Amino acid sequence: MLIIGIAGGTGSGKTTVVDQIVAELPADEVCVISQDSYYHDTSELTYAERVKINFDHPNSIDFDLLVSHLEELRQGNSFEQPVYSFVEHNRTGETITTFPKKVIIVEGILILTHPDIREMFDIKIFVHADSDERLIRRLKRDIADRGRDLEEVLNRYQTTLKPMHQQFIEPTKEYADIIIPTNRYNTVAVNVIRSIINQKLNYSEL
Ligand code: UZR
Ligand code: MG
Repeated sequence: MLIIGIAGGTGSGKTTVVDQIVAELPADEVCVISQDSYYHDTSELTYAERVKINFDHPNSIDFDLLVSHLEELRQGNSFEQPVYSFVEHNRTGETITTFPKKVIIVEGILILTHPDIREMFDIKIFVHADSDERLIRRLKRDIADRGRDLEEVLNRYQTTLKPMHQQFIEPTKEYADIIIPTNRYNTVAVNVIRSIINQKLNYSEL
């Protein structure tokens, strides 16, 4: 089993990189776990209270649950991955049964902040795009897909996204084995990672 961690700021292109890697692998050999699935359950809060949560702080993530799920996978067991709604800012109550595969990809902004989780990764990747590029992407995505408006996204960027990025996310670049520049669509770096994966899949006992 090969466990790959992919971190990077919001809008850095983590999801795109994951999709590029996964596209070339047989579907029955890979599974993707998103940090977003592990936001703490906030059902006891009202919507108005939930919007005020700092979703870019490590405390917003149920890392204990993520660690226990990764441990299940390592032992060859499946687990129930919570499904998250960005519109509701909460878990939906549904889960997706996630099965152990040869390649496990874990992606999320804060994924390299947790020592036990870093320890579990065979390959640590940090996806880098400039902050103006990330803000542009974040604006477009939140307005198009997540029911936000310009004012809300910009406000959140200044008050939380940027300071949390500087405090918690950017420093984890230091732990990365590979940094992928994604100001432009990057196929070369992804090909390099894919060949590392293929090499492991073909030549080692996974
Ligand atoms: P990516 N996020 C939300 O917008 N709403 C939520 O309910 C939970 C998380 C955002 C979060 C973070 N911050 O910046 C982003 N906010 O999802 C991480 N606000 O996702 O890496 O795909 O950008
Ligand atoms: Mg993403």
